[in-house]
Order: sequence, then C-alpha cells, then structure tokens
Amino acid sequence: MTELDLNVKLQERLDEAKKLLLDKRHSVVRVVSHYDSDGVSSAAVLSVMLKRLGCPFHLSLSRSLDSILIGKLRKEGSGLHIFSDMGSAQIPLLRELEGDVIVLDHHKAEADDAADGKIVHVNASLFGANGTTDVSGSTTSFIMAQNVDERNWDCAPQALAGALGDMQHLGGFRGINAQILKKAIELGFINERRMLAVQGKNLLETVNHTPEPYFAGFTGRADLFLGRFRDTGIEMEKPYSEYDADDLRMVASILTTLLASNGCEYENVEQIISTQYFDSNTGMSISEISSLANACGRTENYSAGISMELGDAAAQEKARELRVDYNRRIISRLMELEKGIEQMSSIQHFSTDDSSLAGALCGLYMSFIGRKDKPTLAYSLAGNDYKISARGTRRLVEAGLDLAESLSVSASRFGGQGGGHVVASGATVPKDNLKGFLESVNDITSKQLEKAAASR
Ligand SMILES: [Mn+2]
Repeated sequence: MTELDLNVKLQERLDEAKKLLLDKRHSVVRVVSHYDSDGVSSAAVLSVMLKRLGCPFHLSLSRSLDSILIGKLRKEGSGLHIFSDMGSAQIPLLRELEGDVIVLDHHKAEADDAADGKIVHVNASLFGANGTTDVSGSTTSFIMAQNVDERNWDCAPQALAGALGDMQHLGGFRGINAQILKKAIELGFINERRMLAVQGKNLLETVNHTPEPYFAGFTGRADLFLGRFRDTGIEMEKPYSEYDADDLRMVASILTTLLASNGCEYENVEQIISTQYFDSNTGMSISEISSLANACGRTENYSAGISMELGDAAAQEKARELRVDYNRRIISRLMELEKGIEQMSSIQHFSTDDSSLAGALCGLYMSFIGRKDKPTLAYSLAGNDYKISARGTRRLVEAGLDLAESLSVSASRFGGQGGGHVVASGATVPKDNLKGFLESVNDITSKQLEKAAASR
C-alpha cells in the first residue's frame, strides 16, 4: 500500500542500507546530520526510525563534514555511521572511518564510487533524480526510514519540512518529494489547505517581524506600510483568523503586488496564497516546522530543533522564542543590504559578520531584494578562511547557472573547497584568496550564462 515507485538501483541501495542497519547489531549507531532545516528534519526522521528499532544511537548536527569531525568520529569508534544531508561530496574522507557508513544525501556527488560494501551511498541524484528539486536530505532519510518500517510513514510531514527548507516546494513539490506528499495525504498523515501563506498572526507581525517573504522598503517598518495603504482601510492588528473573504482578497492583493513590483520571480509571488500542508497529528504546518527547525539549527539549539520536530511542546515554545530573535537579526541585516551590495558583471556579493546567517541572508536577498539577473554570494571570515554561500534562482538555473560547478572549480583553483547544488552552493577559501575566488566565480558564471544563451 505504501510502496513508493523508486528507481530500481536506488531501491537496491536502500535495501543494502537496511541490511547494514539490521543485520549487524551495533552497540551505538552514530548519526551526523547537517544543521539547517533539511538536516534537522533528516535527524528527526532518523531518530524515529532508530527508536522504533530499539537501536541505541548518538546524534549530532554539524555545519560541515571535514577531517576534524572525521578525526573525532574515528576516536569514538562506532561500528555504523549514518550521514544525512551531507557526505556525498566527502566519500574519500568517509573511507578513513573504521566502521560501516550509510550516506543519505542529495548534494551533487562526484561519482558513484562507494560501491564496496563499506559505504552504502544513497543519493537519488546518482539515479536520475534532480537533487535540487526532487529530493532533499530529509526525504532521502525518509525513503530509508519507510523502507525499514512502514510505520515511519508518520514522519512524512517532518521529511517534507526539510525539503521545503531547501526551497524544493517552490512551484509545487516534484519527483520523490511529490510521491511522498501524495501518499502521505492518502494515508492521512498530511492534510492540505489553500490559504494566505505568511508568518505572523496579523499584518503588523508579518510586515514588522517576519523576513520571508521580505517586502523591500516595508519589512521592519510597519508605520511606512500603514502610511502607504491607510486608504484601503487596512487594520494592521486584526488577526488573520478573523479575516473575511474581502479582507483576505485585499491583503493578498497588496502583498502580491508589493512583491511583484519589487521584481520578485513568480515562484515567490505565488507563495502568498498557496497550498499549505499540515501534520495531521500535531496540526503544525510543514512550513512552520521548517522555519522553527531553521531558527533552532542556525542558532545551534540542536536538541530543541529535533525535539520540536518530534512534537515536544516545551521545545516548540523554545523554538518560537529562538525564531523571534533569529528573525530580528535577519531583518536588521536585510534592511542594511537594501542600501545595495557590491556588483560585478555576472555576480553580486556582500560580506557578513555572522557566518551562520550567510546562507539565509544570501537566499532572501536573492529572492526578495537584489537584482534577479545574477547570483548572490555572501562571505564571512572564520579563522584564516572565508566561508562563502551562493544562491541563484530557478530562472537563472534554466539560463545555464551552475553554482556547484563555479564554486567548486574556483575554490580548488584558490586552495579551498566548495560544492552543493546548481542553485545553492557553498565554499571555503583561505582569506587572502577571496578576491581571486570571486573573480573566478564571476568569470565562470558569465561563461555559463553566455554558453546557454548561445545554444538557444
Ligand atoms: Mn539539503
């Protein structure tokens, strides 16, 4: 009844992973996941899976998977490691571990070079799926979990919250994500409603305190918003729950128009009134789960994030508090960025003090504030290296953009490393090489966009 229609080779990998997990009785399974919303959600799904198996596990979230972390894991000496939302780009590094390894990832993999029994590499993008749009770390963890035990279908909302965190809901879920959604609705674990899809209980909160969507010129400045729209009779503090159809239509039209006039892409504009999906057990929307997980992960409150996803009421409360503070930091930074950032011919970029916010700032700037015809890069200094995040739009990807390529090639040219997705990628480079790195990314980006234009 709950079978997913997966690529045969992918299914074989899932079965190998299941065998590795079930056949050998490991004293402790070591789980390491990424610290963003997708990674936190993956960790929540895997926790449920391992708990149901009665399998002791030790879980942590990490910003990156590097030789320092591998060194720590070697010392711990676990017999089985599970990496989720990370690992595909670090297969050679994972070989240094003594125990077995399961990788549940969707990031670009160099090659399917792990078929040696020690590492089971589960990445649907190796088998025809698009890792940027069709499947996330959390939905990869989910297909593993449902393959181990059908009861884990109740984790579908958490799994899709992670995919949403990676922006895979824009334009509607696709591929493996869409299959999971469809079956989860059939099974009653998720219900859907078309509605005004903004955060906050009223317009005042939405405009003043929530960064997504970001209304350039108005977010953080509700007085300006009210001044501009006063003649519509708009009541900023009336709860959305008390809206009638006329209120709803007017507010949706104002917000949609603001986004459109700020040059936002249709995929962002259409989100204002969109189908929202709810966890039938808790009543939380998956977009709420995702945004709370993100706030917990980015502020390094990892256990709150995972407990929140698992339905713990106190953790949900704490996550909401963390989100207020997180949103405030993001909005104040975005308000500064509205003044403008550095422009090169084919990229735009800015520096930020806080590396944990770089990816979020970069994505929100790209979607709601900056120019849409070139990707955005954000960087921050961490020790002797710059950490760099890069974001594009789907339209730029259709025009030839591949940030995974430009960042990984440029980083290795300048003594660092990088990779990720075509639309969202990251890199680390030694601090003296930032300028050269940016020039290289600019150069490769302009060639990507030119080449695609020439072939059309
Ligand atoms: Mn991910």
